[in-house]
Amino acid sequence: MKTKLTQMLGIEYPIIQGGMAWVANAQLAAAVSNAGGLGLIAGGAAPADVVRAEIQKTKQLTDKPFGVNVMLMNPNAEEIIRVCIEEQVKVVTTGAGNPNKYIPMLKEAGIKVIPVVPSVALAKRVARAGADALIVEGCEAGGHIGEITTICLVPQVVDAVEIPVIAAGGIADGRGMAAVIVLGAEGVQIGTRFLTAKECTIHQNYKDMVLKAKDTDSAVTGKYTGHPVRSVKNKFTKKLIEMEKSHISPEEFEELSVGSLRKAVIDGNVDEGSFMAGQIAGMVNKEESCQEIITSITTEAQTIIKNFQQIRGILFD
Ligand code: TUI
Repeated sequence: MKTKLTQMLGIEYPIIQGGMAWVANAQLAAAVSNAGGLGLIAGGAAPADVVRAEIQKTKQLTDKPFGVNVMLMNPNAEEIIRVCIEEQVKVVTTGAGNPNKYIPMLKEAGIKVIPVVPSVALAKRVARAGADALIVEGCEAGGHIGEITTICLVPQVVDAVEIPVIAAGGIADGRGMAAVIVLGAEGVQIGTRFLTAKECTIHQNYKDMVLKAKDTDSAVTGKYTGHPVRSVKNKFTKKLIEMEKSHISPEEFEELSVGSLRKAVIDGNVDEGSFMAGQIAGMVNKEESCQEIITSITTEAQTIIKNFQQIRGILFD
């Protein structure tokens, strides 16, 4: 598949793996890059030296391009960006904040900068600051989210900027990929489906939560703190929703979440963990290799687009 994104990054398929905190490590990133997509290592809340070690491990596992996601709420974000420059990482994506002050230093180092944005306003601002492409993430996504759905956000951003747009949130198969290509996207970012990849090293209980989840099994908590998070419903989300109703302060609320993602990913603690996943988890029903995931998504999308006039008997002439 050839799009502006595959040409810009030198990858085979326009699929970026989500930079999921605690989840997206060297094994997952290298497996996605080796399968022809763009693997990402998550900066998450990690210290910079941990991210450097993952970058070096990934270089041992693949000679294909890969990137690092910098979560801008991490107090170590600037240090991680310096590590990306020193390690000559090809691509940096950013999330959970405005990356503009870091764009000049990254571009000077020849790194492609692809911020995640949840709105047209931020898309315009980061495009003006020199971003190379944008990941436009709808609120169907897992983890920290904005307010607008993918189907509404993608075409509005496509109309507002000149740089390539990558769609994220709610995409897990070739139909979703074909749909966002029709909306104007040059590629997709996929998180939830990679949670159950064979090369994804998260606790089996996390994979099982995703495999079992139905369409209505995710909840959004923490809207009132300004940092809403989507995760699979469990005792922990129930407790957070109760605490929200009891009007505890945003600071106290955020304190409750500290360490909860680690409890999910590393400990597989089904009651106390935060099992971040998107609304599309209801469609993710099997464990497959990253190669199988990428091949099935791209083959299905290509078939749909090539046969567009014939699909399901719909004819336009
Ligand atoms: O960042 C994500 N998803 C994440 S980060 C994360 S770790 C975390 N855990 C608990 C609370 C908060 C974070 C788990 N999942 N996706 C990309 C994304 N970025 N979604 C929304 C945004 C975003 C939001 C506001 C990007 C920019 C932004 O800008 C606000 C501003 O400063 O202008």
